[in-house]
Amino acid sequence: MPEAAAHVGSGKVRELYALDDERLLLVASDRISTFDVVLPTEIPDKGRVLTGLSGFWFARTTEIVPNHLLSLAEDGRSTECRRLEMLPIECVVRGYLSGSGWKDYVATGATSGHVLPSGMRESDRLPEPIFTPATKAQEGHDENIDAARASELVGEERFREVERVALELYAFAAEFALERGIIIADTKFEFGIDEEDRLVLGDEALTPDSSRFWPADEYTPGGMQPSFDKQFVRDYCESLGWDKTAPGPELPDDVVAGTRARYVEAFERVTGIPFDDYLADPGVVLR
Ligand code: PZK
Repeated sequence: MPEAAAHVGSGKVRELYALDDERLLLVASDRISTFDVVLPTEIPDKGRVLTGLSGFWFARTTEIVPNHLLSLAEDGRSTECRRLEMLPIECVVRGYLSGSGWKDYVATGATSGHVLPSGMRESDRLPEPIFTPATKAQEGHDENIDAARASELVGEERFREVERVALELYAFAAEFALERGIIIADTKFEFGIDEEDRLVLGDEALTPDSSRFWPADEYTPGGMQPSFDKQFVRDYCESLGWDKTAPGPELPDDVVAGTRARYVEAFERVTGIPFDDYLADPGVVLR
């Protein structure tokens, strides 16, 4: 990283630095969170897996929407990106009924204003993918909002555009991943606007941290599905009887190794690229 890069933001497991007026450096750490708590133990190469996957999707979706990626660093965990004016909504697409979408459905029969068929079970596939925008909470959980509220926040025309683009991105990626044995149950996109007022895809995209990845061969609707990447961590934490408040527990070596293997497996299944090839030359995901 350049000496002078100023730290401009922190996510739970990522950092953002300013390179200059037009460019940012997005760095994915090896930290992992579970039940909303960042654990003290890192998963080696997790940040590289997420960075590589995002780069892979960015390179394959430019015809759907331009994105902020300028270059992947040699370290495989940092991306140089264009600085955008970020929209104040999280652009969530759901193909399956899980998480807050399921909670909303149980309480009201709808989520983000989409009235859903009665009798749906947790993790059921939706009749068609739905756009369920949410607010960006500074603290605590994002709140799902309907199209009218999202339109107030970004403007009606921009709302229609992000809805169309987000649904298109999800349809492309979900089909691609399913052919490789991974269900992308839902995913969150963040968009920004460039100098020319064009919509641009930002942040990370279609990673296991911004999406629910489920192993397709274990899919059994009617309850919670195992997470492709984090299930060993969740099971271990549950086995401790930890109260899910900070600080989280240290992870034993076998849980770390098993979890690292799952992240690498997700990368290799989605991209078809051996992870060692990515480590040798991160640019391999862009070609
Ligand atoms: C931006 N975040 C969230 C992500 C963090 C915070 N291309 C961009 N231009 C302007 N702003 C952002 C981006 C992007 N991406 C993203 N906050 C601002 C975020 C990762 C780590 F600390």
